[in-house]
Amino acid sequence: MTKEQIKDKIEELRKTLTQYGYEYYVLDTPTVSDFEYDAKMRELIELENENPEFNSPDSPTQRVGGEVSEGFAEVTHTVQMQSLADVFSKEELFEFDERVRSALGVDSVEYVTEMKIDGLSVSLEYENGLFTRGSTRGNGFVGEDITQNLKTIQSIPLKLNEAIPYLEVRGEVYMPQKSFIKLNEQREASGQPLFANPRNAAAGSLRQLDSKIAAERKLDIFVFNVQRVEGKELTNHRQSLDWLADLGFKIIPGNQTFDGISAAYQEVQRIGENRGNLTFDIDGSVIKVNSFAQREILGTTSKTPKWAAAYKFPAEQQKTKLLDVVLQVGRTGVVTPNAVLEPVRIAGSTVSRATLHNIDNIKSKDIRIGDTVVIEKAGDIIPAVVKVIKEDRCGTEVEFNMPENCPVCGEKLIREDGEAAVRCTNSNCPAQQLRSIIHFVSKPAMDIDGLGASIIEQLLDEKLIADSADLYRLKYDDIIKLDRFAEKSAMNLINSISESKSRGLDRLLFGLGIRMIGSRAAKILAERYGNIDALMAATREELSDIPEIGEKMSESIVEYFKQDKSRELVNRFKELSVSTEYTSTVASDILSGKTFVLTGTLPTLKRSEAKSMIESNGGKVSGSVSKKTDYVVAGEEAGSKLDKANALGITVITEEELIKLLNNE
Ligand code: 0OX
Repeated sequence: MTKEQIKDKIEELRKTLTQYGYEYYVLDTPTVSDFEYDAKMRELIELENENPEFNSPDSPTQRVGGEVSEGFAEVTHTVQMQSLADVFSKEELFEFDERVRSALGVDSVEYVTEMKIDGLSVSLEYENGLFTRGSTRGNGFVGEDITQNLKTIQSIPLKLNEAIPYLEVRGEVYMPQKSFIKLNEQREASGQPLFANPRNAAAGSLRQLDSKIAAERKLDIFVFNVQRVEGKELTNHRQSLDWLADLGFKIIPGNQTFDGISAAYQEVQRIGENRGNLTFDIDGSVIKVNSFAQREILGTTSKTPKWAAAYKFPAEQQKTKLLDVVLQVGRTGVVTPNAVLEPVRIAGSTVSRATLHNIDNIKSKDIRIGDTVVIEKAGDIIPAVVKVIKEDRCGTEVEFNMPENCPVCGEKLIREDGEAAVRCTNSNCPAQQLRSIIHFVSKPAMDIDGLGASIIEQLLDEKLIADSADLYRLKYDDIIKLDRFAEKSAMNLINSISESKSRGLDRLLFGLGIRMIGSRAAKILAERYGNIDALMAATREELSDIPEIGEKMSESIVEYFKQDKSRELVNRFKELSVSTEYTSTVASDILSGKTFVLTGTLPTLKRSEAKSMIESNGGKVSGSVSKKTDYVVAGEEAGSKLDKANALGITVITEEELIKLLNNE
């Protein structure tokens, strides 16, 4: 093919794939099989890789992520991203209408109703029809530039159907319930902390510095407002929503226009009744004045427009039967009573467990086994039992009392003065062991990849381990015997366990699960003492003199290291070469203030290795070349970043020269 033919082919593939993507992700009506889509995508990727001079920011290949940002730049919103004034009842909604009508001097107002999506508000900017920047709401005036992450959301058009000079729209990024459940299942299996709800999961995903992770998170967006436009006249909201849909955006489905508040209120109620049948979370309904001329007259307060209201739904409640109370023993030995329920659908998912918090809560609400109870799902994944329907009792209900002994190990349960929690005092209790090892291997602690809860359970059952230090004694032959392991996965696990030995004192301390010691406290202590022996020798007074380390934390640390068992555990970590020292991540500041961009394949170093070498010597690594870049480290097959560096006159160096810089040569 000639270059011209290649260019045409690339353009044709981009057009076709963009159309397929629009049909699949925006219209929800795919017209081709995944196979066909993937084959065309592979063809395009190959052609683009071979012909980087034709790269374009609106190519569908740009959505896979991969750019790793250093941090997020600030974005000043030219139009404030306001929030909505909340109303909680029919009366308050009708009062809102009363204020609107009297300010406008009319008898009835035309309103648009929308679902209120429970996600995160973002702004999307387009220049000449091309997506140029996306940002978070922040405080409404200044947000953060999250363009790279937003590009991974397939339903955000990279190019609009019209090349309008300038457009800024606002939308809500959310995580569909299915993606949320899947994500939490994966996190549970790999021992990572779970997200409480889809909203938090979406927020965490948008704040990823590595856009590849954001791409894996399967976020979606509904667009609901034109913030600013040049080159188009719009007179009302209805018209602007239709236009946004024509441009290729996914707008909130089901929005409707009504004359007068009564009709609008009926729709608000209908939206509320139907909320359990959606594939995403909503937390209310929004009522907006349709006419832009009327909006102009109504104006805004400093935070909210006077032409819109958010009708917030109460947390969804459902009635069901409490079949049993079971006890769960946590990492610190706290025994929590949980309700086993007759399965019931609530807020989009089927629920068969709810928390009962503690025995005081059970007694004060007089919750009995066999009762009909009302459960509520407020923002969190775990629903709670809010009350008992006493009229439904038939006399066979059974009161629940805490047992005297741990349901798992049989040791006496105690309740400390002033605490609602009941604890198992046996630190060898298998339930505590399991939970504490899950914590030990979790991401913020020792970050042992591939060691999920079910594997830890098997290792405990097979008596291959009894505590976290034993993980470092495991051999390939131990792992390969377990369910679902093959040669490669067993080797990988052995490698990740071994790799975790060098995490350092701060992560180890957090992993030990000392009561009250979270990851921040662990870091402060590690920085202060440098190694575990110095920390173990510290007195309570000395510890509580450290800023941010309170009395209770100090007591907890001293108590922990007083126990023979803890000292013995520490010794075993040392014997097994698990680092008990704190190594500051900064080796030198020789590259301080310098920004690097890595491109192409380096002769000996992996990108990640070069990155950490630069960072540990005080330098920064950025994903893209700009005037602020000091050095571009280029390897073989360096692409557009090298071209840009040359165009901007930025110093380009080789791996060898980088090493010389690090050695101050
Ligand atoms: C939502 C949502 C949020 C437009 C200007 C002020 C409020 N979460 O679904 N905000 C708005 O409106 C903005 N509409 C919505 N549907």
